[in-house]
Amino acid sequence: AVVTGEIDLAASVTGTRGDANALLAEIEGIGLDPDRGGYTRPVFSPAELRLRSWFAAHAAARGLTVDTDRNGVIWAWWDVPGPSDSGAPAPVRRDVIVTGSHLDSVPGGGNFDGPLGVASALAAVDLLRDRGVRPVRPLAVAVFPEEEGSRFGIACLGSRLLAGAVAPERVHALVDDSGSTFDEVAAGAGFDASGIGPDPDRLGDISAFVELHVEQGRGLVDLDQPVALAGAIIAHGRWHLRIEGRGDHAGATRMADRSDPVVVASEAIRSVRQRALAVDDARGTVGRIKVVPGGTNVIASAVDLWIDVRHRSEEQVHLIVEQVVADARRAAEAEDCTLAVTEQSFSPTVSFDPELRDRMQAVLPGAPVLDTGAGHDAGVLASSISTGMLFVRNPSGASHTPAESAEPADVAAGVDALADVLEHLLTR
Ligand code: HGY
Ligand code: MN
Ligand code: MN
Ligand code: MN
Repeated sequence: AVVTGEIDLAASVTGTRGDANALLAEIEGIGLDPDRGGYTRPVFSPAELRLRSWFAAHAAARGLTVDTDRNGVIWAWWDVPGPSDSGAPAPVRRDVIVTGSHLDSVPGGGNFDGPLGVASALAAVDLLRDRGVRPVRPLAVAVFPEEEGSRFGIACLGSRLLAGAVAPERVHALVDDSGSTFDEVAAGAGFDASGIGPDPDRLGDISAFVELHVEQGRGLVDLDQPVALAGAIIAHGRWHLRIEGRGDHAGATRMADRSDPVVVASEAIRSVRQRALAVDDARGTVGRIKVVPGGTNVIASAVDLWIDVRHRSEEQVHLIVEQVVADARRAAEAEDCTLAVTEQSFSPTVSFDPELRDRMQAVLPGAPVLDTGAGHDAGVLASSISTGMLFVRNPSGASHTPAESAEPADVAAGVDALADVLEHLLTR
């Protein structure tokens, strides 16, 4: 049932019980992007809001108590922590188990990056109920906003706010491509952003957070396995380069009289490729560039470009960025342009909690452990709480593209694995 209008929830909950494939099929029609292909579901866009309400409806229909916190993170509780009406005491610290992921996407992304973890969490709750599991502690399914950072530039914005890893005043000052501020966009989505900020109490109650995610790579394909545990996330960051020159007429301006920021940008892009190639297994990307004003017969007055650099060593990431900036600065001086560089977000190398990973390995003895080049909310939260991840095989190995894929049998294997891990964590 493609979700065009409101879904027939009763039929949907029955039809999707324990079945992440069926849940994903329901949202296949939301946020399709005919120009780019794939899905474009920026945070708080109509498409992402449809997914958020789809999730909340399915969670509520499963008897979970749904609440959205001060940072726009949706929490769906099985046994809400806190003094229940029976007067039971609030949970002891570090008593809550959380699973979940995100629903926003990159421009032209796949339907699995994010939604697979959310759908699998709902399906895993169904399986735990079917197994008659009686949790001894609360479980929440969480949906984090702006994981991709595609609208406001900061990756994992929701989990960074929750963990106090980004200053609220910085977030209030963010604007999207249309010039709308974070608060304006949030208000348009019915969310009051005035209270964004760290939530140490909520974090302090969490014993473990396990995120299931489609693998963004070919590790499981090469190993011919359906599910893996995450070992580490390599360090990664993104920087904004603003190059300003002198706009002028393409035909009336002699070559010797130009300060063309696009020429400087081309040197910066070349440098990202060369400097990353020079370091073993580094990754350097420029996927987004804006030429101002952007006319064919107009010498640009400015260029905005963003670089994404990743490596297992955070020192190497910073070294590569320093080299790129030095190259770009030389090119800017030669072209009589200015260059401003702003770090947008940075995540150090993350090694997931080995104790939790060992417990997960004991539950899933056959599962390999894979590192990843992709960032996740679980990686951001790893500095504050015990986190782990499960990856589900992606036959294409590709992600952030419509080619991203996951076979139904592997999706089901991922749900089983998540349910096994959650059962272990919820009953001990
Ligand atoms: O960019 C990443 O690594 C993640 O997919 N957000
Ligand atoms: Mn992604
Ligand atoms: Mn993701
Ligand atoms: Mn003209």
